Amino acid sequence: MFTTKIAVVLGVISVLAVGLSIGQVSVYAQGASVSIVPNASTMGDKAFSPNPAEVKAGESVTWTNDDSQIHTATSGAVGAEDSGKVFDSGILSPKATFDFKFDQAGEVDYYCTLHPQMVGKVVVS
Ligand SMILES: [Cu+2]
Repeated sequence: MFTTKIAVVLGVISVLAVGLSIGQVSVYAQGASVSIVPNASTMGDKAFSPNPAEVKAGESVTWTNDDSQIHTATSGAVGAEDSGKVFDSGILSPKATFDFKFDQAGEVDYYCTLHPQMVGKVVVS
């Protein structure tokens, strides 16, 4: 009886483990994660990591602000007419995240509106 209970418990645990690993695989398969790194305002094209971020069309990029300052992830370039046309996170507080799904293949440059020397690129294939 006792061994039966152990077998049931182990069975439940292994089913949970398989479920969790499948869940993680699907999460990772859906796009890329970009960190806004510590001291990002001084890091130029290393402020966003990885840079470039690579996804397939239909996948999302999730930015996470891992710095202690506020930042943005804003498409285009500082002062350009297309600034923010594709995406704009708005102000990202420390630990805040922003998702954007890229539906078209191509390259999208982006930057931080608060620190325009922070630049990055998303490559969509
Ligand atoms: Cu910034």
